[in-house]
Amino acid sequence: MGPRGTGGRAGRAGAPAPGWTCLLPLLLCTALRSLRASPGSEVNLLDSRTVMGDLGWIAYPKNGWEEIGEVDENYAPIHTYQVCKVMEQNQNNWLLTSWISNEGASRIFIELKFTLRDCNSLPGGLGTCKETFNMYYFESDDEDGRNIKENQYIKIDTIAADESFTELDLGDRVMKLNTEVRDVGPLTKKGFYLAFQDVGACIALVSVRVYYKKCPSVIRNLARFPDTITGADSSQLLEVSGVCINHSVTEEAPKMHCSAEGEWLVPIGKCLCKAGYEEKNNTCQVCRPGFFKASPHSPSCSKCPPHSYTLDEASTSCLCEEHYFRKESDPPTMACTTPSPVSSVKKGKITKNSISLSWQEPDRPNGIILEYEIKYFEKDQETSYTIIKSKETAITADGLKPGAAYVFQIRARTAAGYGGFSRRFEFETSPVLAASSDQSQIPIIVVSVTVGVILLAVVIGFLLSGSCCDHGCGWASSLRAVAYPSLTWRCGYSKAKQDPEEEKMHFHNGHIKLPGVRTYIDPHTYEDPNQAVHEFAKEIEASCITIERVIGAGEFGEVCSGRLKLQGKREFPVAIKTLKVGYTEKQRRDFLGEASIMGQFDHPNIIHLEGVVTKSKPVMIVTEYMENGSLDTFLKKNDGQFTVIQLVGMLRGIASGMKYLSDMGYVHRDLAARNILINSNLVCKVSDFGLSRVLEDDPEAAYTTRGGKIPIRWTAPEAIAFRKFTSASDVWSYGIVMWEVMSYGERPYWEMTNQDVIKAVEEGYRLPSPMDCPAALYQLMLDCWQKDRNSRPKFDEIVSMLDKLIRNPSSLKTLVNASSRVSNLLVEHSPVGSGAYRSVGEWLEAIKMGRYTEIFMENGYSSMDAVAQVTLE
Ligand code: ACK
Repeated sequence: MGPRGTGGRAGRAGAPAPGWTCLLPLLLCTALRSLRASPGSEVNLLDSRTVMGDLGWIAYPKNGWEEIGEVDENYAPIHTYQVCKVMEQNQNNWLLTSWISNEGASRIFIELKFTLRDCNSLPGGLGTCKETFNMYYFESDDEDGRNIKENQYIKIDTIAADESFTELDLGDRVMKLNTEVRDVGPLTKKGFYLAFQDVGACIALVSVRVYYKKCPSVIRNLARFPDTITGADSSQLLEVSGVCINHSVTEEAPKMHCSAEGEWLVPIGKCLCKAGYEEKNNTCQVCRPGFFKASPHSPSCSKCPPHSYTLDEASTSCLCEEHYFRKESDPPTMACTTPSPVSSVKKGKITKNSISLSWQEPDRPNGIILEYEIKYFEKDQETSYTIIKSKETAITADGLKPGAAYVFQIRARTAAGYGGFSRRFEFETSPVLAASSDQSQIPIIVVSVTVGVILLAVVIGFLLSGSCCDHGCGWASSLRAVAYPSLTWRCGYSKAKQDPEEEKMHFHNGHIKLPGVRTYIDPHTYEDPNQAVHEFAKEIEASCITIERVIGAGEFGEVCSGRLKLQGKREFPVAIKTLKVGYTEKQRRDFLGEASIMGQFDHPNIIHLEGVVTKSKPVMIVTEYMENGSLDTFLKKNDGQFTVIQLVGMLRGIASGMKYLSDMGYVHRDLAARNILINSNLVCKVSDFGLSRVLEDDPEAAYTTRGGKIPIRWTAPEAIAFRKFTSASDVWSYGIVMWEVMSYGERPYWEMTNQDVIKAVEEGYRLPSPMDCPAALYQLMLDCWQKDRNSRPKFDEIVSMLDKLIRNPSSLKTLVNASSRVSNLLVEHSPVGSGAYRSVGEWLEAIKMGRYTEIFMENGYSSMDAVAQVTLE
C-alpha cells in the first residue's frame, strides 16, 4: 500500500461504527484520566494529546481511520483515531503521521495508547475480525517523503493489545487502555514519518507519543554535565566531559557516562571549590567575612582561628590581631598566638626552703622572649601565689615551707605579650629531719660545734688584732681568707640572692600584695637604732668577707669591692661600705641607718643589701656589687655608646625601682644619676638611702635659705621652697635623671649657679632637650617638670609609658626637631616666648641670666636670631 495521493484528511467527526462506537467517547474519558506526563529524561518529539490544532495526519482510504472529537479529563480536545471495519473483508487502512523531526536523536521511542475490541465479543462469527495492527516508519530529511509507497515503509512491529475489551466491559464502563512502546534506531536522517496499518481490527488510537531519551543536564562533583542525547545503540554508554562550575577548579578531569536509558553512570574525576569558597548544594559559595578557606582541598569555610580575623569575603586566610603572630611556616588554620607555652620544666636543687627549676625555651616562641613569668603556690593554696619574672630559663623559688608540695607554672613573654601558662609542675621541698629521728647527725653536730667554738675563738682573736679597712682594703682581708679558708663553712645567714633580672610579686585572692602594702618603716621610729638594723639587715660574719680593693670614698669611710662567701652558696662579688675608725655614736647610727632602710627593700632595681657587720670592727654594710659603678660617671665614660633602647632600658629600670619605693611610701629626696648604680648587664639600681636625708653626703646638696641642704638642680621647686618632699618631687628628680641619661651625664643646667637655676625654673624655664633625644622622652621629662606637682606623672605611669616605647621602638624615631631643641639655653614654658625680646641682653635679663650677656656677645650671639641658631654642640 502507499499513500495514494495527498488527498483527504481524516474528518474530525466521522460517523461512528454502528452499535458500540457510540459509547466509546464516554469510556475514553475514564481511560484518559490514567495518562501520565512523560518522565524528565524523555524529550517528546510528538505527543498527539498536546497538539491543539490539526494534527495533519492522513487516513487512507478515507473511510478507514477516522478522527473523532474527544476531550480529555480537563475537557481539552484530544486527537483520537479509530477504525472498526470488522465486518468487512480485506481491510488495509493506513493512518500516516506528519513529518517528525528527530532533533538529532538517533534512537527514538514510540508510545502508543489504544483500546482494542475483543473479536470474540462481537456478535456473529466474525472471521474477518483482527486484534492487531502494524506500525511503520520512513526516514526522510524533510516533508517531501510523504508521497512514498506503502512498501517503502519499514515495519517497526505488529502491535497487539495486552487487554481487549468486551460488551461486558462497555456495560461496566471499564475501559482497558493498552500502552505499547517500541523503539527505532539508529536513525540517520533528520526526521521520519510513522504509519499505522489496520487490517480489520476495532481500534481507537488514543495517543501517540514519540520521544527520545537524554541524560539531563546535571551537576555532579561540582562539574556541570550538559543535556546529552543517549546513543543510538541501546547498550551504549556515552562518555561525557563535565565543566567545573563557577568558583571551582579541576581536581581531576570530571567525566560521566550517559546510558541509553538516559541515566548518568560512573562519574570519574571531580572539581573542588577554590580557596575562599565552599561547597553548598552543588555550588561554590563564598566564605563570609570572619571565615576563610585556605585551599581547594579544605572541606569548608572555617571560622578564623583564635586571635585572627578577616573583614573580606572569599578570604583564603585570616590576619592576626594586633600583638598576635603566626609563623610564615605555620598553616593559616593555625591560631595566632603569643609565645607558645613552656613545655619542659625540670627541677634542680631542692632544699627544705627552696626549689630550683630550669626549663627550655618554647619551640615556637613567636619572637624573641623578653622574659618568663613563673607562678607558684603551695599545693591547694592557689589563692596565694607568687610571681617571679626572670630573663633566665632557671630560677630558685626560696622562702618555701619545708616538706611542702609546690605547684609551678611558667609562661613566656615576647613583644606579642604573654603566652599561655605551661601545665602545672609539682615539686616538693625537702623535709626537716626531726632531731630525735636523726640520731646519726649527733656526732657530726658535736664535732661541728666543737670545731666551731675553736674557730670562733681564732677568728675573734684575729679580728681583734685589726680591721681590714682600717689598714686599707685589699691584701689584708684577702690574705685572711686565704689563710683561714675553713672559716667560710659556717658563715652567716643563707638568703638566696635574687637574680638582678628577676622581679618577684606576691598575690593573695587575686590581688597583688603590693610592696606598698608593706610600708617603709623609718628607722628613726626605733628607740634603739641597733634594733632597727637587726630587724632589717642580716648580720654577716666578717670572716665571710674578702675585701679586695678600695673603689671610692663614702661619707663615713671607704667603699671597697670584695667577695662574700655564705654557707651553702658560691662566693660572689660585693661592695662594702666601711665606717671609719673614731666614729661617734651618731655617725654609727646614721651609717647603719642606710642599711636599715635598704634592708626593707627587695626589688631588682633597688641596690640589694646582703647584710651588715656590726659585731666586729670595722662596721660594714655589704651590698651587691655593681660592676659599672655610678651611672653618671659610667655614662660620661661611654658618651654616645648606647642605643636609644638601651638608654630607655636604663630609665625603665630606674623608674621601676622608684615606683617600688613610692609604693613603699619612701621618698628618696636625692634621686640623681650619681646615686644610681649600674651593673655589667646595664641594670640600673637606685642607691644611696641616707638616713637623715639632710643630704650631708651629697656634694651637690646646697644649703637653702631655710637652712636645709638640697641638691638644687635635681629638686622640685616646692621641695626647694618649702621642703615639700614627696614622690611627686622624686618624679621631678627622675625627669632630671632622664635628662642626664639622654645627654650621657651632662651636668643639668651646666655651669649656671644654683641661684640662677632656682630663678629660671621658677620663671618657667626648663632644660632643653638633649641631643638626638626622642620627642616622646623629652615630653616625658617636661611632664615630670610640671610646676603643679599633681600634674606630674606617677612612677607607675612612667614605667608603663617607657614599656610602651620599648615595645614599639619606632615611636622613638621621632627626635625633638633640631631648631626647637636648643634655640636657647633653657626652653621657656612660660607664656612669654623668647621671640618677645628685642635683644639678647633683654632676654637674658628676663631669665635672670643678664650676667652672661657679655659672653653671648663675645661669642657672636648678639641677636635673638643668632641665639635661635645655637645648638647644644
Ligand atoms: O662611680 P663609682 O665607681 O661607683 O664610685 C662610687 C663609689 O663606690 C662611692 O660611692 C661605688 N659604689 C658604691 N656602691 C657600689 C656598689 N654596690 N657596687 C659597685 N660600686 C659601688 C660608686
